[in-house]
Amino acid sequence: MVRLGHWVVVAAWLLAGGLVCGDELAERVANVRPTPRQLAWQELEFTCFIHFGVNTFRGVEWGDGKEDPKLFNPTQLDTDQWCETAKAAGMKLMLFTAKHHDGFCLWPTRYTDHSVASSPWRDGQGDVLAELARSCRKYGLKLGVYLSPADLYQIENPQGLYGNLSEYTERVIPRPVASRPFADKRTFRFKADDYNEYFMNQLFELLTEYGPIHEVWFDGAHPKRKGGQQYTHSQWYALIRELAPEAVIAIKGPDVRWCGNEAGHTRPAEWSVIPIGNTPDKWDWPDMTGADLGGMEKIRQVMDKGGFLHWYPAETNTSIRHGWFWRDERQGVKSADEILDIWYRSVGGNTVFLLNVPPDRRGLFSERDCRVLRQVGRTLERTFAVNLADGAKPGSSTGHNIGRILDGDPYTCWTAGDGDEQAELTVVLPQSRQFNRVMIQEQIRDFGQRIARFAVDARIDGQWKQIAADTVVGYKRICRVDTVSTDAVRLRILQSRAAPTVSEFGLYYEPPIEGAGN
Ligand code: FUL
Repeated sequence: MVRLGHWVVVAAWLLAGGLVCGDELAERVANVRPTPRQLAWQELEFTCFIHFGVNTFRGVEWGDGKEDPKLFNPTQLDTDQWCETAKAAGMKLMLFTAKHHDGFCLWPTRYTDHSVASSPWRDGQGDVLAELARSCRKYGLKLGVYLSPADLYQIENPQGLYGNLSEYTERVIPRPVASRPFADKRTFRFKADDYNEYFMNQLFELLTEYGPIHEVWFDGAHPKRKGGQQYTHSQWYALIRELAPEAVIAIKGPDVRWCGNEAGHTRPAEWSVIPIGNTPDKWDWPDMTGADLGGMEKIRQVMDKGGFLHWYPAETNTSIRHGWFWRDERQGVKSADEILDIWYRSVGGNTVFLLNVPPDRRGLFSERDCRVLRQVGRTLERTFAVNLADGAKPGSSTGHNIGRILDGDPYTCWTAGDGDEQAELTVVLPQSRQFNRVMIQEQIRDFGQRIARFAVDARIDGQWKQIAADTVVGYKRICRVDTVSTDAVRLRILQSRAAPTVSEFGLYYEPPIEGAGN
């Protein structure tokens, strides 16, 4: 009887889907794919964070909400200079702190006077976000906004809305302001309290009055809390989906995951399919800082407890300066070498690199930061201008369409034969060539992330010699190798979650950084 009871339990568990055999689960994981907005964001690769506000003028990292708006007075603010420099560095999007934790708004919002409208800058007529949006259009960059949920001004001032214990009642977003009607006539009804209404009114302004927004960044930090204030996240997300359908919601949100540190560290294996504890609509997107977030063991543990598989790619964020805000010219600035090191680990390690460059009190990127960014951009440009594998003859031990790994199109790919989870791809060059970077991409759009482990060999004196070995590939993996001269390279895919794909393969030579050491 005891034995029978045991089998009844096992059978019930099987019926409930409890037993998914290893391969079957891996196959399911391998078939999770990015949404179009996540893919478009991933393809940006290198983006620019801009921390600017009253903190810049106080030389602090966090304000206290009691700042006099008159503090904000940049003397030469020039968003063209920001964009021109970011573009030269190879960045594709500008993510701006429209409101940091202190609550001061860098656009003339209708919903508080605690903004640039009360500052002497441009006689109170200025709008930093509008200027930045114009410059982004001019330089062909995308725009994103950081709107801090933490808001010290709304906590500290006597009329503040944060944690004021107001009732949750039906509110119309945006709340009409007779003197400043919206051109966008859409309205939304939500059951919200005063602070959530305020926050959504501001989201409405940011997402309808500055052109398309491609990233909305919700930070998780809180210098202070009050009144048990809760956030109606699902309403915020619904509003963003409606008003900015192309925007990824990052960090405290469903589309982009924080890498888990502010120093630019990356995991050796940065998986984009992550098991979360519940379905996305019921999940609250906590910070994920563990060493292994997406390995099969981890996935199995979370799935066994009723988890859900989610495409949740990482963003690596750090600052070019010591601190997020500009403080003074003694403040440490990372070298081009250091930035490139993070670039290779982040962009070349299946994440997006969000590098903060804080404008100074003039409202300009400082000369030191600009110099580093130009060196970075110039080095990347020179390195990736020519794929040294162009014109090579590719071959594979299995699968179809090997020519597609060299066609420059990231959406076409080689695919391994059914059931093959290992493969050897060879690239025979027309003549011996010298390189020190090897780039591999999977076709994640249609096939997801599959490769778990690979090695790269170069043919030296007729013998294969291993020059690199690493874990995952995903959107992009770049291996830095010692300079090698060879006429043939081999990629050995050693382990995959399902039949792998490779969409692009590249060999590049990175020259020394120009002007380094001066
Ligand atoms: C943190 C914030 O507290 C910092 O001030 C900064 O904005 C950083 C990007 O996120 O959590």
